[in-house]
Amino acid sequence: MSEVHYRACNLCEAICGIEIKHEDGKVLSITGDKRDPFSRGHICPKALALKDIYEDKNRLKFPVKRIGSDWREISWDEAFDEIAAKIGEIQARYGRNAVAVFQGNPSVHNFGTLLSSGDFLKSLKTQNHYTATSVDQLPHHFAAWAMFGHPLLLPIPDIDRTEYFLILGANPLASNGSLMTAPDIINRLEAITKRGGKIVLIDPRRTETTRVASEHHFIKPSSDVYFLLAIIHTLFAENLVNLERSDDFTDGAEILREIAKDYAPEKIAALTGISAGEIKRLAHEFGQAKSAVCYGRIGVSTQKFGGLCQWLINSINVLTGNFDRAGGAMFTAPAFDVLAASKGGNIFGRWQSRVRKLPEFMGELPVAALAEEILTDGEGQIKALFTSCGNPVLSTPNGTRLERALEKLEFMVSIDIYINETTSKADIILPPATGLEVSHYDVIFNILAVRNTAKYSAPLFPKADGAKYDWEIFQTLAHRLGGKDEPLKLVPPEAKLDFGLQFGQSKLSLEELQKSAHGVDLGELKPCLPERLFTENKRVNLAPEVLVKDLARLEAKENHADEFPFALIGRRHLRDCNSWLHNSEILVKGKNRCTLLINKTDAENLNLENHQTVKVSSRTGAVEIPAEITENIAPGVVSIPHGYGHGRDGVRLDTAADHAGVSINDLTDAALIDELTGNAAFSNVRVRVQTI
Ligand SMILES: Nc1nc2c(c(=O)[nH]1)N[C@H]1C(S)=C(S)[C@@H](COP(=O)(O)OP(=O)(O)OC[C@H]3O[C@@H](n4cnc5c(=O)[nH]c(N)nc54)[C@H](O)[C@@H]3O)O[C@H]1N2
Ligand SMILES: Nc1nc2c(c(=O)[nH]1)N[C@H]1C(S)=C(S)[C@@H](COP(=O)(O)OP(=O)(O)OC[C@H]3O[C@@H](n4cnc5c(=O)[nH]c(N)nc54)[C@H](O)[C@@H]3O)O[C@H]1N2
Ligand code: SF4
Ligand SMILES: [Mo]
Repeated sequence: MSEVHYRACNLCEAICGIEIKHEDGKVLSITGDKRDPFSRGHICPKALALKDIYEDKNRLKFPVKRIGSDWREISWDEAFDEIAAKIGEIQARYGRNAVAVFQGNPSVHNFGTLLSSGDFLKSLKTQNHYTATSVDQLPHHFAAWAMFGHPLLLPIPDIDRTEYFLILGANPLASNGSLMTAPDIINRLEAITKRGGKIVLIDPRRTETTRVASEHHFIKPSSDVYFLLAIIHTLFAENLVNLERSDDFTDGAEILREIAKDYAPEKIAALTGISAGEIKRLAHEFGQAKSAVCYGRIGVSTQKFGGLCQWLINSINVLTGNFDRAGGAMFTAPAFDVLAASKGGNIFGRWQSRVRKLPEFMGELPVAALAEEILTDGEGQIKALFTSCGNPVLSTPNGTRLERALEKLEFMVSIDIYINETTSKADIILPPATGLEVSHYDVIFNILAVRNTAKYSAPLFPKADGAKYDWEIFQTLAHRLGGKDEPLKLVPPEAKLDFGLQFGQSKLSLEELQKSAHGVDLGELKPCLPERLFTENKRVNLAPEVLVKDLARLEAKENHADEFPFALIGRRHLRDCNSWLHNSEILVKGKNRCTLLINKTDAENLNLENHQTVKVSSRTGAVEIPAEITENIAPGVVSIPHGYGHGRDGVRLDTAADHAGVSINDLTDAALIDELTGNAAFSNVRVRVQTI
């Protein structure tokens, strides 16, 4: 007899409810859960990969140790003993900071990892902590901290009620939304235009999302900061500022007015490629809409001026009265509120990276500095590394250099389920149970959702005999590395969750959630300012000094050597998931997606045929990749998706190897960062395209 199991898909930020039919330990089907109040039955093709991950022959279930290029299965005890001994020895010899940690993207999609890895980090007492945040959304956290007092107090676009949605550098039809958990994004976006509203896209590529947008404008990569300043200029110059909602608790509007004076649309139009008339029209439409929200994602945070962009985006929402009100940028009231348990405070620049002196933020150093910290000899050099849930060889700038650096380490441990481009360099891999074998609660994405909801998913299948959950691995490591005398007492993440839920604003309990298989709807986002602010004076700061000062960098003129005439940007596809679902046949089949998008005119100038293999080179490296000629990318811009490049030695991903592609991060440059926040600047890497 087949049975039905309901859970949340944890593969991306959309947290869709899924319905799984299963029988005798086998998945029969995965479909959308129509009774999930948030996702309403929507799923994307990636949900089917949950079955593939569960069944994948390449997935590790027990610890393995590398012997040369071979791997031997070892017991958990042997693995933990060796790790404790080696890490202890390295820290005794070279100091605490000789051991580094990198935590990648799925960390925030796994609640066992989220709620247990903190103690593991504490046990190491290292300042060398790196995460995917600094190749992603660090500028969002930085702006939130500087303006609202807490790095996690991120404003969420209230897309279900807005009348005007201005999107910069995001492609939600491919990504399913980010820092905006909004399952069924396509219908939510279509609803905006159906109710007479407007969606405006600003992107160097005419993306999939253009299909549901009212208009699209090409922008020159990394010039968004000028566009945003010109919008603010127009808002002030043409009396479109309306601080009614937040005047009582907002400082700094006058400083912004002064700053924006220098950025008249006429002055900056050529820098951005958007005409002064269009910028003014957009500012007017935005300022006059019944409600409006400006939102910028990866395209504007992984660039040279990421911090400035996120600050100015928040400011536009505040200045037009679209802050903390329906249809604008709002804050969630999560049932499990990690913000309540923490403080903003001084979390910037308490220490610096050793080589480039990049400042820490939120206890992390920018991952763009990781390779040099391993490769540069001297006191404080990194000698050992833990990676968890990450594949930095493919996901961080100049992956080739990092790959070389990993080979220099004295010891490396990866907590991961695959032998991939990064973990293949480890000495020991500790694989946790995952996917359908684990329980789940979205600790992070409920903070970022366009509606307040809560859902607990029980495991569907038991883990393999003798396998371990991620929280068991982290708690054991913390115990062993922390050198505690008392016996190890493993505590499932459910205990913390239940505690947090009961003390949260909704006063829920785990037991109640367990009774609601489809999830609990806690309603639309509600105004909550100034109470929710974390600034000491409970006021929004529209002109934080640290951001205002960073404007000085705008003065510098860019000199693009003719040698590298193209601006490289990235992209995502619906059936990719960063670097790791390419081992699922169902997701990789079909035509090769790892191509170089190039504008038709540029292709003609280079005498290129469609699908012809070209050589793309940058200051740091070169790749060979088929060209895909299109009019949907701005002239002078080319695009490669990230997460590919599986053809490297030592990788054990059978399906992925057949669809290897190349890594865009063999071209990107660890020297290119947002100098304020330390976030990698992936957008606008200068490259040359040649026929071969
Ligand atoms: N050029 C360029 N580079 C980019 C980006 C870009 O747009 N352009 N995007 C950046 C962004 S936004 C991100 S978030 C990063 C993502 O890059 P990373 O943070 O490095 O993460 P992934 O590539 O998703 O790799 C996920 C790893 O987690 C493992 N994994 C999956 N499930 C589990 C689990 O349950 N437990 C454990 N322990 N491991 C698991 C997978 O096997 C895989 O090794 O890439 C960044 N890199
Ligand atoms: N299918 C799928 N979904 C995913 C992921 C995935 O790999 N695959 N990854 C997940 C992760 S980790 C994240 S962080 C999110 C990211 O979610 P999104 O931010 O929506 O990600 P992208 O699709 O990369 O969209 C970024 C857009 O920025 C544009 N862009 C590049 N440079 C510039 C610029 O200088 N200015 C402007 N205005 N635009 C620019 C690009 O053309 C692209 O369309 O997606 C998540 N969802
Ligand atoms: S949109 Fe995201 S959460 Fe929803 S099914 Fe696809 S991968 Fe899973
Ligand atoms: Mo990300």
